[in-house]
Amino acid sequence: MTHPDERALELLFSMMRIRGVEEEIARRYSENEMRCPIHLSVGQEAVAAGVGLALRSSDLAVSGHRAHAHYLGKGGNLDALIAELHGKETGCSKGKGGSMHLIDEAVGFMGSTAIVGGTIPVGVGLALGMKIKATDQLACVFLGDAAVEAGVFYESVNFAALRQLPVLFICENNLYSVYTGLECRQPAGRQIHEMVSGMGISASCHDGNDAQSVYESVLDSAASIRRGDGPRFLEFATYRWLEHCGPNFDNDIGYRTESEFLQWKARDPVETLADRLKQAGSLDDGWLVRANARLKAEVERAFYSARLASFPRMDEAYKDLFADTQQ
Ligand SMILES: Cc1ncc(C[n+]2csc(CCOP(=O)(O)OP(=O)(O)O)c2C)c(N)n1
Ligand SMILES: [Mg+2]
Repeated sequence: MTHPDERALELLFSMMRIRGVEEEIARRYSENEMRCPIHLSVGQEAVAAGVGLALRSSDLAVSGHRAHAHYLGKGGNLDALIAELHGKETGCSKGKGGSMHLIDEAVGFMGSTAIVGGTIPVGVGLALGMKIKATDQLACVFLGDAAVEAGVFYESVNFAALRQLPVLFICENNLYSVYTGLECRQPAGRQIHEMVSGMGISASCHDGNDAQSVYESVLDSAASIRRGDGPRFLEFATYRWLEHCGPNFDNDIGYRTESEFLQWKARDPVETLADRLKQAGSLDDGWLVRANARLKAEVERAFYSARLASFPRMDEAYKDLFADTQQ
């Protein structure tokens, strides 16, 4: 068993890694070497880190457009992520997917897609396979607060509940769908997790900026799912710091206020955990300096190798997509 302090440091390191990667992507985006749209998770790192560490490597995950953090948290390969953003053949999707289409079976990351809600039934289908084969895996479906407005969400949750499938739904409620707040999209007073529990699956809401709380709630849910108690839905309250799509801050364009952003920023998931660990005497500045140096080197190497790598060859364009028809 991992000692609780060690696990907390792993959570902190994972969040620092995601933050460092996302900020470097933002910093270099204007160089125009990454030609795909980017949806960054700065401010939302606790969910990806907590879920990623609580899952087993044999568990499978799917996600949506904001997936870099989920992929890294699940043990994704940083070099392969950065190469993918550069459209290079060494990318996790062989340079054919870009930021919103990450797939890496080696770490159980089974795909992400730009279509809101598009991977929800894929995750449920993976769980159906697990149930039929009686494995002890679970399928983790990452979704945003807007994905529960898609019809496919209800079909998928209904089927998962009916068949008591081993699915863990992770809903990152960051209050917005692009520029539209929840209050303009869903009836006043609705709590997403309450609505979902009305569909017959166990659902709860947690602090999505507290990596330890995320980790504990996922561990608990995963254990229940593996006991055969059916799907679980976890809603995490969190907030994205940057614009919906792109590397900039956009609090000046009017759809949300600077004061709302500052309130959430004061609850920075990375700082919150670092402060807690410092107060408990489990973290010192030396650890932080060493961790930052290690991360900086890792991120620089990833960008360097991505830029040196080749684009996919033309004759590779349709390979893998139609593997069985080409053989
Ligand atoms: C089916 C569909 N409808 C609309 C869009 C346009 N779109 C892209 S991202 C997005 C917002 C999604 O919000 P949410 O699920 O809360 O995730 P977040 O961006 O907040 O992480 C929308 C509406 C889309 N990609 N697919
Ligand atoms: Mg959202």
